[in-house]
Amino acid sequence: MQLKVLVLGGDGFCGWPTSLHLARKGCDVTIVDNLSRRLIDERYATASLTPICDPDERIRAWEELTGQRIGFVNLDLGKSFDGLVDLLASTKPDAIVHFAEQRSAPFSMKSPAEKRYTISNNVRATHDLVCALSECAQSPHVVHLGSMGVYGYKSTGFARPEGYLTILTQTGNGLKEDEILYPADPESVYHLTKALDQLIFQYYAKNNGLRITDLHQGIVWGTQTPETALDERLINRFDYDGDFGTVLNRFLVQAVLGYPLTVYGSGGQTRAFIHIRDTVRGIEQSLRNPPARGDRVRILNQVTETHRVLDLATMVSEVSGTPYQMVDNPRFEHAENELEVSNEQFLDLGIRPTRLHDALLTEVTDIARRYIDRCDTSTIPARSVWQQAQADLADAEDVASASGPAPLAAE
Ligand code: NAD
Ligand code: USQ
Repeated sequence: MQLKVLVLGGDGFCGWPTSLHLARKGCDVTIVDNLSRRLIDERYATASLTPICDPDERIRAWEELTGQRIGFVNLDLGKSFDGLVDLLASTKPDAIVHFAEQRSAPFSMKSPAEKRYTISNNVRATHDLVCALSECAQSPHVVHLGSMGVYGYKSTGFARPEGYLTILTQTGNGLKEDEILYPADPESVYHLTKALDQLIFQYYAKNNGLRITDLHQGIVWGTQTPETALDERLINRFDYDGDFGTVLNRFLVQAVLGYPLTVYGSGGQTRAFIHIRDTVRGIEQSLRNPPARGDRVRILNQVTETHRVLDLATMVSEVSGTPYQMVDNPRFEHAENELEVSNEQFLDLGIRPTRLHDALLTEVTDIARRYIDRCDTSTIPARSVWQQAQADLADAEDVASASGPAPLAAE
């Protein structure tokens, strides 16, 4: 696949393995990142469990091992509009993969400062990108990482379609069938930004003919891909703290520590999951199958399976011997929900899913074991609560203060 690809947010958990995977498939890759995720770690005293190298060292290691050069541009998407326009003009990419957003729901709910930062960063990043592209002669295919949380988690009794809902409206001439964007129902400010993103995409695809694929992705678990496992200097980041760690990866670290698995509320929440290996393959296949100019936004549900939080905790607990504990839910979310997801179009791209029950669970546990000495257990409890009333009620041992160090600036 000989595409020139910009990977926005290519230093992050999904972006780094995607950059390596695409390079290995023959793409000419340039990573664009403002390193804000690393800055958040510094400011909020969190860190990846795995020892991630700085971008220069990672890229050097890749070149040393494969002979392939990956470019790196430090650019603040959403703030440096002229820089972005210049970059698009000088690189003339065939495709752009857009990961460059603040991606933690709990972080986005910490306080007004983090809410404002998340809205400002994410919405401006997405809008600057499509706005700059609407001025360009070329029309690179944009593949954006959206979220299943755009649909919300209300039990519906039917499978979440891939982006569009068929509706029937009563008109003077009888029933009229139509397809609309699935009504967004976000449960965090972070998820709200993904809902706003999809409207921005809809507008620019319709009015400017941009070619856009929006991958509504589930929770990504796992750490390594064949490329990041080639050398320790290429290792992927692994978040386990209360803000950025996602549920399954957190449970696996907690299991290794013997720290009771933190099930929020009843654990009746059902969520969609995908392994990081399938994330990178899904993006590769999306790049191989772009929509045509003039098509509506192509929306795929980039998920491979759904699980209830309590079932995950039970499974990890049985394998590891570490018990689980139900703690007050710091979030405002449905205590229990059913979730059926349609992913036919995604699987039709040729994805053969990596299932949770495969031996790959042990890959994560092995990583967790290898680096467990780097774990700071004080960062494990949830540190962000959705509502002040919950904050006031929260047990101080389970939920630390919602206030923290100075956040990144919103403007
Ligand atoms: P991450 O935080 O590890 O990576 C995001 C990267 O984008 C970071 O390197 C960060 O420095 C960069 N970035 C953020 N804002 C930027 C800006 N304004 N300009 C330039 N660079 C910027 O997150 P991730 O887990 O790799 O997620 C990547 C994308 O995938 C996000 O958009 C996220 O919403 C989406 N997603 C992630 C998951 C998941 O479970 N990790 C699931 C579904 C969707
Ligand atoms: N949960 C626990 N215990 C924990 C952590 C989480 O019970 O220790 C529960 C939460 O209450 C929630 C569920 O597990 O019900 C999932 O939480 P999560 O932190 O794993 O995932 P979430 O906040 O939804 O966000 C993650 C990524 C985000 C992505 C989203 C995909 O951080 O970038 O968009 O997954 S989805 O959830 O499908 O929208």
